[in-house]
Amino acid sequence: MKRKALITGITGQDGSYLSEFLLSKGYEVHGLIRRASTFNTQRLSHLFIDPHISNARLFLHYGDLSDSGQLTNLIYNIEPEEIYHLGAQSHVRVSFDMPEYTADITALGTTRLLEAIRRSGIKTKFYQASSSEMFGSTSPPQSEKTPFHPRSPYAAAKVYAYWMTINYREGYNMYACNGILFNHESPRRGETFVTKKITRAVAHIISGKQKVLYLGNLDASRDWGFAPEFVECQWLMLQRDEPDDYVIGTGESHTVREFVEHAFNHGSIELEWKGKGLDLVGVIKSIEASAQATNSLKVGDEVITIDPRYFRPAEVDHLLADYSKAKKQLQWEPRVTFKELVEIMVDSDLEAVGLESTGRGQDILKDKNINWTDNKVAKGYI
Ligand code: NAP
Ligand code: G4F
Repeated sequence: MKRKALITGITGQDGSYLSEFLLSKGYEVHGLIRRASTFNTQRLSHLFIDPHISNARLFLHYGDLSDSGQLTNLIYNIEPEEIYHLGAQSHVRVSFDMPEYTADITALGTTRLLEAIRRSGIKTKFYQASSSEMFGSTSPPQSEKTPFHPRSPYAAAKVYAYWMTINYREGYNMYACNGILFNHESPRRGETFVTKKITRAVAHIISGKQKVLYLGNLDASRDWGFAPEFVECQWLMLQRDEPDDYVIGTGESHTVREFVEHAFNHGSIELEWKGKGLDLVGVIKSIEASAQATNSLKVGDEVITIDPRYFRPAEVDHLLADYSKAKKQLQWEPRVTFKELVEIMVDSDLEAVGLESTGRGQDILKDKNINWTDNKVAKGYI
């Protein structure tokens, strides 16, 4: 019999990779999607086949994390063996503008799902998408034993959801795990997260679609990994005999500024920084002829400017994962390094605007054998 999984947040970055991964393992995959007036399933369109066809294994169901009745209904009727709860208002900056909504969806959404499992009486394994943002201002490196000090409404909501997951594990003997994942990125990352914003801007500046990239705090450090590798851990956590909580990251941390520099370098542009504070600008120091030609770019052009609108009322300065527990118990290690991640993303964005890429991004995926889905990651990045 096919194993069945239910994924909330299936239309997001992780949801789409996890769907590919589970389908490649023979699962029947069910996903919760929100009703929207436009299509929100672009990240899944390559996987979707008409559910009327007999071998269809991906099924999408309307619902919302604010609607407990529908969550109970879906769990009761689908009877999934595994539930991956990835749905959330996941943007930290936005959570300061919408703290109440973030609490409703990101915090209470988890409680609604846990209650739906309990009330439906279905025996299932539950994965909660916890976040390194929960560590907030506690010093790096951060492990499962590090205390939390959340620095945003998003992080506070995730801390609540983390403890509710543990509470249902302890109180109701539920198989429920927290994956405390550090930042993970990919060509499918949402365009308002800083990595994708940067790599997309490199392609758009070179192709002439954009003049300047406006950014906020360049000094924050993040432990950035490659999303397809991270969704494997979500699955690994649910394959163990006993539920537990795991930190997942790369053990390498870099500033936003370093990400910017490497991304532009990979696009053949060397940057230098001039000025300070709000007057800081990133200026072209040198440029290869190929990049120059497409947009008459020249040495001295200002391509990065600071816009305070992207600052946060409270910042998380430094995240760095100590993932030794996952390494030992899940036998998991990241294969894609920081530089390789940047190169994969820049190449993908260059190709998306019709420019020639270095091809290095594709080579990395081939070299590291990142082909677990026989998939589109290796074939065109979508
Ligand atoms: P993402 O791309 O922003 O996807 C979020 C998903 O949640 C989307 O499918 C979105 O649907 C769905 N969603 C939002 N509000 C919803 C609602 N009210 N009801 C139902 N679904 C709703 O996030 P991601 O990067 O894939 O991350 C997956 C999960 O891991 C999130 O919980 C995130 O907080 C957490 N996390 C992410 C990272 C990271 O670095 N990526 C690190 C740690 C933890 P629409 O497509 O309709 O908007
Ligand atoms: O890319 P970000 O928005 O990611 P952030 O805040 O670290 O959150 C992401 O990772 C978390 C895991 O740690 C997830 F839980 C969460 O759901 C999300 O996926 O910002 C990264 C850093 C921040 O320090 C921010 O201040 O980049 C800085 N930054 C500088 N300029 C910017 C910008 N961030 C964004 N989004 N946009 C900017 O223009």
